[in-house]
Amino acid sequence: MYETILYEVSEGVAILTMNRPDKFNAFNERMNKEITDALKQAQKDPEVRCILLTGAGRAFNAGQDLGDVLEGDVDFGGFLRNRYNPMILQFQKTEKPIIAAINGVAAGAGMSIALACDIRLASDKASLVNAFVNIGLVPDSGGCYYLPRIVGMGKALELAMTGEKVPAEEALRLGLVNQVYPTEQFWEESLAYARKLAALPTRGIGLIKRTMYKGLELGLEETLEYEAYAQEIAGQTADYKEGVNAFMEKRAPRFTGR
Ligand code: T3D
Repeated sequence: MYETILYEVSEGVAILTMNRPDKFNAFNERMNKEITDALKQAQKDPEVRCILLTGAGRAFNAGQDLGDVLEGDVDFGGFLRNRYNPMILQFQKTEKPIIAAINGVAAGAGMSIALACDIRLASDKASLVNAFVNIGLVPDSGGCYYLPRIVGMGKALELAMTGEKVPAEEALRLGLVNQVYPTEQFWEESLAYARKLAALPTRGIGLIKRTMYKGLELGLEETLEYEAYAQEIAGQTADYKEGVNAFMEKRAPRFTGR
């Protein structure tokens, strides 16, 4: 059913692979829509307890397919509002952990979607490029929202204004990625990480995600109130009961995601 991505669910993990390797997995309209749709599908599917986003071939994603915007006037506002913005919003709306497995270069909007994921794992051959300035554009697809929140305003401005490539090890030092793995073990390690998250209390993790992102926008008092609200929901889950029982019985918990 999908043309530009691959989607499969295995052992609680939805693996979403951007699949235009000859274009470095650059976005066309169909890919924007298919990623949005796949995230919605993963949200609805009770079997899915973690989402792993990666790229086919050498690259993670090189941003907008520049071949598609070469001719004619581009309505940039409409372009972003109709295609990219709904896709980026869907990352936060999805109340399951989303991991970017950055297998190669992530550039332009390809870097932005990596930043919109909750956890970023990188191969030691990967890099991130805030490439927008190199063609005279502004970071979009949430780049101006996530980048300064992740690395701080000073570094964010530097990366956005210079458009320089950040290699994986440097990205780790900056906190742009959470882990770097050698290329040979990269996929195995990424899958293991995703499976580990998929075995944890999925509803609790969804609430952690929602409450953390809310906290970015709210003051202390409102955040405290939101935490109390989220905890009321988390405290009703089967996984909370299982967690407490397992602790008292001195055994490993068996979370079901409910
Ligand atoms: O209208 C709008 O643009 C609004 C939307 C904005 C959203 C955006 O994402 S704007 C930013 C768009 N992306 C870029 O500007 C990145 C352009 N690409 C690069 O800077 C470099 O290709 C990379 C840093 C990503 C990788 O460099 P390198 O040296 O490893 O590879 P390469 O040789 O440059 O590229 C490899 C192939 O991928 C090549 O094709 P070929 O010659 O082997 O047939 C190249 O043309 C293709 N490719 C890479 N990026 C894109 C692309 N093809 C189409 N669109 C791309 N964005």
